Amino acid sequence: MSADLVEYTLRGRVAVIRFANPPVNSLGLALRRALAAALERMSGDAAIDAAVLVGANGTFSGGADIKEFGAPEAFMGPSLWSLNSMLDESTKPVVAAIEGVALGGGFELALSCHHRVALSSAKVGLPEVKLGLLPGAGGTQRLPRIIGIEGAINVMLGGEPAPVGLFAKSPLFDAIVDADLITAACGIAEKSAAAVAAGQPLRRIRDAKIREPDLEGLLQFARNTAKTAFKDYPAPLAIIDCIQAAATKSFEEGIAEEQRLFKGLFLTDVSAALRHVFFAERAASRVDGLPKNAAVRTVESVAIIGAGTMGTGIAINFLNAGIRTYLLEVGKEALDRGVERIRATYDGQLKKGKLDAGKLAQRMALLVPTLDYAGIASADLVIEAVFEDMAVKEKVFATLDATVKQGAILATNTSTLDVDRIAAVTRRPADVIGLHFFSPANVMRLLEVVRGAKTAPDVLATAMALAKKIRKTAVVSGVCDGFIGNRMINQYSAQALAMIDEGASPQQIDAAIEKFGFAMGPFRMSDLAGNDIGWHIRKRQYAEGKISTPAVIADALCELGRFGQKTGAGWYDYKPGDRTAHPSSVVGKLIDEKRAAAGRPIRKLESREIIERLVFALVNEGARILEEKIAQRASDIDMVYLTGYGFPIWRGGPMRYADSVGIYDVVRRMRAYAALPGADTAFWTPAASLQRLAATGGSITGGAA
Ligand code: 3H9
Repeated sequence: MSADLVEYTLRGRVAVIRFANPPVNSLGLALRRALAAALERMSGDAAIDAAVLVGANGTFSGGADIKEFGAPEAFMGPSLWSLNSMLDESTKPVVAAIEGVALGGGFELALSCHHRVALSSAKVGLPEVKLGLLPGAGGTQRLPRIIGIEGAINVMLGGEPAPVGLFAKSPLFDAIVDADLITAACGIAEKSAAAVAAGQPLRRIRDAKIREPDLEGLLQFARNTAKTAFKDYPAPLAIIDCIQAAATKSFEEGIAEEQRLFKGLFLTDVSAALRHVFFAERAASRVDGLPKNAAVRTVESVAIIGAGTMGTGIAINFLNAGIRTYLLEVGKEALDRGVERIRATYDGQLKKGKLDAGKLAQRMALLVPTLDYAGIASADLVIEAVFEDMAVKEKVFATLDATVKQGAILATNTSTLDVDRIAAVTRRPADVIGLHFFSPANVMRLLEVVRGAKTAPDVLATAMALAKKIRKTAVVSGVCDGFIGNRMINQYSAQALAMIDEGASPQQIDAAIEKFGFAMGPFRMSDLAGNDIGWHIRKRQYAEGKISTPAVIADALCELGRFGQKTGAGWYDYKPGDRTAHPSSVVGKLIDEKRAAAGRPIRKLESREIIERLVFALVNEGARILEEKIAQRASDIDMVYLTGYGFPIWRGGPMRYADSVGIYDVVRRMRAYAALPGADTAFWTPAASLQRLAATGGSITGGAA
């Protein structure tokens, strides 16, 4: 038994087995070995009658060690099944004492114990579904036996940790206590040992019978919900199958079914992608060159420059986090409109029951509208959200430099412009950073944190910490045109437009990529965001010589004033008050005219080509972004696309998707597109890193399994 993993102490005739594997006591092979040894010692220890299992580090367990998945250790004995069987076979009672969280395999371990006691602040759950898995260590068989079918379906399909109080009416916990967890657990252990000594059998969840009068109805309802709500995910239906087995078969048969389905899910690409996302999410918060506990600046107030859609959306994030927020505009009318927009958003939430009147009042009280830069001089952080134009931004930053207190962080919300140039108009470029929010800024999870050449480490660390506080997924980007997300989307959009030139229709392209899993195709997306935004950026890029082939049809569309939903017409037609996109005869005619004028032959494009050209355009630019160290790691690029651009989560992001296709084949297909008549061969030249990986058989995300 490894002493540092498991501590075995005696409290009278009860062994307290405290297990540790920081930070969350995940049940990796070494810990499983140590726990098995402790259970064996307990069983052969004549000096004790019972045991208490408790996690160190203030928590029970975060479950199986996900880092081990994909390595042989994951299934090496003793497995979680072995531990649970040892508990089943034990003749001495074992009590799980739960604080912090008991999740996944950790909760399943607790369910195999004979008794459970929890601190009232603890949470339990079976989040395997979020990893594309099912609870594979007996959870699908034991949980329905102790909390019933309906409750078990909710826990397993929801995957969210639930406060233990939620189960107070079920026999799941023997006791829920506010303090003295170990004392309570030892008390239960002693009582149980006395009952055993008096000849009573040990209580095991596996022996309980499920009584559910409407089993068929409940399962049918759950299956229908799973088919619509989790259409691309195989785990939910497999979970329901296991629950059905729990209710209709013996415990052993149910366990066999659970293991069979678990192993099948484990091998799916969806699960591998979701496991990649789990680690990608956490990796994104790590900044190269910054220690985990880097110094941060205090941010007690934030000022937003610009009360338009973006500025007000950004403000709402800080108001929600309880931070005093100044909103600055140059004109009173625009300022009033901005305040009104914020109030209307909160009113909407109030009506939907997502916010109560007290909270609404609290949040609005934190909002300080102002027309004067002197009014924001004391702000700790200023975020500029004005028109996307370098001259306008430079003017704002010069004013901020002259008026805002020293030590404040000065941030720009630019989506494409050079943050270093903006910083250079100030005398404090080390305090300048990009904070690129995505529209609607109060809803979208992504925040690109743009690290300028001179951005100070504590400014960067503060931005990352603040992102967490306002519940954003922050991804660090270096400075380049469009940063990570928009630089890549430009290539994707360029392909979408090229395919229109070649013969596809906007609706065909949208339908193909939406079937692939994108929330919205490029043309519906552009109509939603406003076609004029891309037009404005293109015009600047034409002037800077960054685009060699003009987007003739897209430009002509904007010249007609078809900016998208906001003008009732874009790539599609819209009826007033309705966001449904209807194919447009005007656009069809425009496309025909421009194609005829270009004199290019038209051909039919298959869905496969549409999908590959769109996605591989992202991959190629992503690889270049990595080579230039604009992104720190491939998984950061995936996080940008998952949280900001509607890339299907179950595919793990563009870079992970490229790995699942195989880089060799990605490169091969790029070369095939380069060979098409009239193709942009420079566009389809695979990035050097992709060529290298194709030759060596490597993976771009580092092979996270
Ligand atoms: C399972 O149990 C399968 C079984 O049914 C059957 C098996 C046969 N493993 O989230 P945080 C790391 S599947 C390995 O930032 P928090 C995490 O990567 C498992 N590592 O902290 C991070 O590392 P780093 C079912 C894990 O306080 C660090 O811990 N269980 C695991 O915000 C801190 O994580 C789950 O799906 C793990 N299981 O939240 C639970 N868990 O510092 C997944 C965490 O290097 N975990 N790490 O980046 C969670 O939900 C949260 O991490 C938790 C803590 C609530 C535990």
